[in-house]
Amino acid sequence: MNDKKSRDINSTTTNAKNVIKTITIVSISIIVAIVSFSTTSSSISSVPMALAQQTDNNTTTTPTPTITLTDNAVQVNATEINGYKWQINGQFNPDLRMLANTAYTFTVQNPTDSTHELRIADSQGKDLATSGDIQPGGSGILNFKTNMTSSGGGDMLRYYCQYHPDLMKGSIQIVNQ
Ligand SMILES: [Cu+2]
Repeated sequence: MNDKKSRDINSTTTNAKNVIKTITIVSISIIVAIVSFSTTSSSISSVPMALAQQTDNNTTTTPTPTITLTDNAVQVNATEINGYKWQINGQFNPDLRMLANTAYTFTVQNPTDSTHELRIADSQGKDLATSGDIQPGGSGILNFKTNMTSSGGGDMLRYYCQYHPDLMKGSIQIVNQ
């Protein structure tokens, strides 16, 4: 009788030990699961960031060129390479810096099969100068004299094509000599 009771106590103790052991193992498993999940989710969230950075890099590899027109004579071509673009002194749709108080002559060649017209407008959209229609295979002249003062950063002029204003265009900043 005593022997059985003692065995019962022993077996109860063993059962209790097993329960504690099981709880410990389950707890450790949960902790391991949480840690590995958070590690996985942080490495997942870093993937889109890397992709976004790469996309940024891709867009910044083809920035709009900026050229300063130091010569009064400017050579302009209408081009058709993946859509119509102005080519000015060798650059496609460049942003221009023009010297204040300077008279420029833009000579425009049109080797494409469409009519183009080079225009310069102020920041309110008011046209300041135009080449007139330039037929396929033809050429034209746009004369434009800049103001005395620089336009600074905010008040930009722009150039564009009357027929393709969304494709053939760029900004113009007037700078002091
Ligand atoms: Cu055009």
